[in-house]
Amino acid sequence: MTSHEGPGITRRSLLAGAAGGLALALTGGRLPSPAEAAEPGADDQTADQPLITHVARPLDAETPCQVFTQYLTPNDRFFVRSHFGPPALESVAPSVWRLSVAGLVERPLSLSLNDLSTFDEITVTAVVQCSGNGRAFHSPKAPGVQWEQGAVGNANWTGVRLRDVLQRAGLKAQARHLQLQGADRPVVASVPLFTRSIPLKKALHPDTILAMRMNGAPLPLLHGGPLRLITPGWMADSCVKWLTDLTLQEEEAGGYYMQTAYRYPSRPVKPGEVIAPQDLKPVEAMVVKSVIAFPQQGAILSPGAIMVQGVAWTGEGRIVTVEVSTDDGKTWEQARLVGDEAPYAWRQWRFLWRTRGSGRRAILCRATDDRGQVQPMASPWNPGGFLWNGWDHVQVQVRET
Ligand SMILES: Nc1nc2c(c(=O)[nH]1)N[C@H]1C(S)=C(S)[C@@H](COP(=O)(O)O)O[C@H]1N2
Ligand SMILES: [Mo]
Repeated sequence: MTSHEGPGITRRSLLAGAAGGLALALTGGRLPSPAEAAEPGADDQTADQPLITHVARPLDAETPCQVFTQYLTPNDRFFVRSHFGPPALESVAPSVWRLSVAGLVERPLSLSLNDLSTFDEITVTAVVQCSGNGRAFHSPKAPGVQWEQGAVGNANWTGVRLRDVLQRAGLKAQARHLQLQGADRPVVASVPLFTRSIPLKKALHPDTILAMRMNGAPLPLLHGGPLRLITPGWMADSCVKWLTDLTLQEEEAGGYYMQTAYRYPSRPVKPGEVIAPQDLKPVEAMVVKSVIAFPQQGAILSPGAIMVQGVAWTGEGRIVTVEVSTDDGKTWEQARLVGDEAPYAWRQWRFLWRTRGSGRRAILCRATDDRGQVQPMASPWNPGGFLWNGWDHVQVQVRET
């Protein structure tokens, strides 16, 4: 039914097309032609490769959207992001790994992975998403990896509750934040470490876990093996990989990755505007979002019934509706929510589209959660290019017969 020899345009190049197309649709105009929508030099990597690489060393690579026809994202097709790359192999052997718990605690701890496995085991199905996912769609461009839709995945994370480990150490009354440090190190010593912190409330939440397994397998090195934090419902910059040090403290972590990077304006801002530090807060919860996994961008489809498929997720809430438009946003119809439903997982959806006529068509989707958050046509611009959740959009070609 589909073929991959489509016009070879990416969703990034189409965003301009989408916005332009919508504006034109409202004024009774026409959709952009393929030549107008395509961008010279747009990458034409096929969807068949396991991951789409943005940076080779250290690896930053996103998942091709058609993998999102599956509920669980396979480990070897799960996006990879890291600032410095994994630590040296000899240091990550499970037999030598230690997790230190220090700072404002009654009893500092140094735990082996065996020690950790004596706590109750828990599995949480959760979406892990980079704050910069969709950065490529922001206009004007925000600096950083130009992720499109695939810096996200849904997996089963198995480990122990962070809360149980912290309670064994015993928290002192002044403890307010938990600082997180992994074993990865920048190549150049002058570059700051990837040091993060989360407020104690999130650290003590029963679903926040120290994960040792991913989709049933030992946590792969690229995904933080042997030990990482999973903060369900929150953006992935809190999901510190290769976790070695937990420090209870009164204040948020200092340093670049907590105090400068991964902060989001608490009021609308214009590109280029100077934003006062008190108007920036750490990126935490995810926002409501949906993406189309099938058909793929540029697909050539036979006319008739097409089962449009995708996934939708939100931060600390539930997806209540996903809507699809096949007329450039003039009208929207509800998709069916299908498959498993779990608090921090994504929800799969399907929409039976009966094509009319032939030629280029756009498929749009948008999700709504139980707190009334609705996926907007475009997300507010912000200096980090974070939290993109604009309507997803694929353009396809319907054959004559
Ligand atoms: N130690 C460490 N943890 C880290 C990072 C890092 O650079 N170092 N990157 C974070 C960011 S920005 C993201 S998006 C996720 C990516 O997780 P993944 O590679 O398993 O998809 O890991 C997070 N945890
Ligand atoms: Mo990220």
